[in-house]
Amino acid sequence: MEKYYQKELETMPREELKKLQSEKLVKQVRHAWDNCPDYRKKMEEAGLTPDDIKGIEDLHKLPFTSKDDLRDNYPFAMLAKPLADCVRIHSTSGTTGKRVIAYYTADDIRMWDECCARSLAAAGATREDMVQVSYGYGLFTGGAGFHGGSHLLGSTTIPMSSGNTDRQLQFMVDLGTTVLCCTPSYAAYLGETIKEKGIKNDIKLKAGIFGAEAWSEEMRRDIQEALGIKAYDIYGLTELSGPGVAYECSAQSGMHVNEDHFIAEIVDPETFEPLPAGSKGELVFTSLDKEAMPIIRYRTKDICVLSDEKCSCGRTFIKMAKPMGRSDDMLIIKGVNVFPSQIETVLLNNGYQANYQIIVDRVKNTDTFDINVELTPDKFTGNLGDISKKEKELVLALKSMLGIMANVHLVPPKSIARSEGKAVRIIDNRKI
Ligand code: DLL
Repeated sequence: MEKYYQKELETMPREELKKLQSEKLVKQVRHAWDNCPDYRKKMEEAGLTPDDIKGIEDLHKLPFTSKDDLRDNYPFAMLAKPLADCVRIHSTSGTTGKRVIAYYTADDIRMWDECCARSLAAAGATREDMVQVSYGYGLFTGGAGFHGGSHLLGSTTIPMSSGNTDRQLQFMVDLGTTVLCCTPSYAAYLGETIKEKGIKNDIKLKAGIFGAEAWSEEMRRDIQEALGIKAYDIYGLTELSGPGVAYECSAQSGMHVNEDHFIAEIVDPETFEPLPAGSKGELVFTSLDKEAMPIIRYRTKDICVLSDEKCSCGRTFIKMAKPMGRSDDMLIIKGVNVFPSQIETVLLNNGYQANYQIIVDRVKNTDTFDINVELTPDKFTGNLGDISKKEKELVLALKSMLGIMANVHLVPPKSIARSEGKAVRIIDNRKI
């Protein structure tokens, strides 16, 4: 039977939900205008005041917010509450330049924890479960989000954080962990190690909640098999709170957006025009309840599709598909758009695992495109002719998916460094 954490909200009739969103949007926009100079300036430039926003039908009038806006206002200018009212911060993993800092009041933390509790409940977790949180703890939101959600649900929380695989497995076996939360690449690695150690029968896991990076349906299949579980996806970003902006249910066919807290839109990445459900485009979110850092029409750069089809789980929240890549991690190689998730699909469909690295460079004004792919122990025969044949097969399979040729190098098992957090899939050495 389907489990919910807040059934009334999660299964609310859509008409009521839209009314609730409208009321909350009006207040959230007023809050941003009153307290964040940047939002006020952008609205004034667009000729708007909060009186122009009467409900969700006016959402499209509002200007977008980008990561650069948040960086430019580092460290305090996006704060809409006195610092004394904030109880915590988190921050995005460092790219170049300034980090984005997210601020939380106690109520913001409560809302976020509830979102994570909804995800855990949808994966079947109850107070009887032992939840091993193997996302990183610290500035990254993964550890803290699941930790809070598991507490609210009343499950027993093991705050493992990432890394130290031997210790992870020892706790998993000795305590009988039933729910695992970590990145999908780490889940796959744990699965590999369990197989190597021959301890699958000692593992009591029944479900796993994996997110924070792209993973394919084929990878889900492999993880489910290796760990003997049902694997659920979860989506989120620091700017909006962390994990739990959207979460998967028993149908495992997309993630329900927590629409009582966030409005999702899909826009054309070039014209920024809103697109109807079913269209592929950039995912944009507006927060409805955030106190410390309201977020208006935030461009995530995640390329995605929304679906308003009825779900068998009874939830009425719309669903987002697995993100198909980011408009900014999309590689353009020899003029062709390449998503790492496409490469992953080819590898998994051809019996390889998702242990690969894409290396892009530019030599004499021409892009080079190399993919190192780890052999699985059963494919690693050590016979050079055999390896070269397998490389050629992969080149052809990739060509038919991507439309361009890659130089494929099969490398020995375990030769690509494993990640305890998000896997490093792309090395782009081009200086463009
Ligand atoms: O990754 C929050 C999170 C933690 C989500 C744990 C799920 C589980 P950031 O570090 O700010 O936050 O990165 C946000 O990660 O814009 C997506 O590009 C990507 N991402 C997050 N979840 C998924 C997912 C956390 N399920 C960025 N599938 C987002 C694909 C995801 N990409």
